[in-house]
Amino acid sequence: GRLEESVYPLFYGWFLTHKSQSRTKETGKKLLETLGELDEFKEHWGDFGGAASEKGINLEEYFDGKGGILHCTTKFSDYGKATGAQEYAELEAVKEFYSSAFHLQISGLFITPRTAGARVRLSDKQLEVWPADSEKEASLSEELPRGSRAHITLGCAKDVEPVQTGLDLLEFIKMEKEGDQDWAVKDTDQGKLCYFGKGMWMLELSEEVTVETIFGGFYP
Ligand code: 2AM
Repeated sequence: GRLEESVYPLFYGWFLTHKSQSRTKETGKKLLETLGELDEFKEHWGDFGGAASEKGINLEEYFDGKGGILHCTTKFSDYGKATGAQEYAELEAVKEFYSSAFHLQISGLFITPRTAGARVRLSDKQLEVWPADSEKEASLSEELPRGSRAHITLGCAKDVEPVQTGLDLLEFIKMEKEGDQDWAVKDTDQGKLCYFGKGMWMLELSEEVTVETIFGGFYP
């Protein structure tokens, strides 16, 4: 028989280095602070349900769910049980790039009543380890460009699972595509802030943030 059996991780992704994690958390925190003080945001507190008191919402407390190392998931393989997990592990690019360093570009930050996340713009090389069906799996109705779902979860509201962050991002992208309206609310020192309704806020960073990562698997 075989001496070795394949061991599949819970998920594959790009894991941020210690330094890049602090920097990304800082950038996210700054957005929450900006939003917290913005009159336009205050007008839409209701989007966040009962979380708003007279003084407002403490967004940092609101999104304190699901800590852990910051990362951009490529494939959720569920220890080999997820659809396509074995095929993914066999991809040449996955084997070749495993344990390699990558620079990821963060192009925006967003919050919804469910999640807070960073939008990631993948390079062609990075797309080689992006599963072909990632967007299709998530959005039944529409074809979105590969890599649209790429993100880093920064926080989740109570009782929300992190898988929601990528679904929220796809909803933003659908609305952007359909957008015949100008959603821009404000130019901040970080970039253009847009409100899409239903508690959905997106900051388009005027300068993309580059983060250092290692591509690999998460096994615990
Ligand atoms: P995330 O990538 O949005 O943070 C472990 O649960 C990790 O795998 C989390 O980072 C989570 O979301 C991601 N994840 C969980 N279930 C998933 C799924 N069905 N599809 C894609 N990613 C998933």
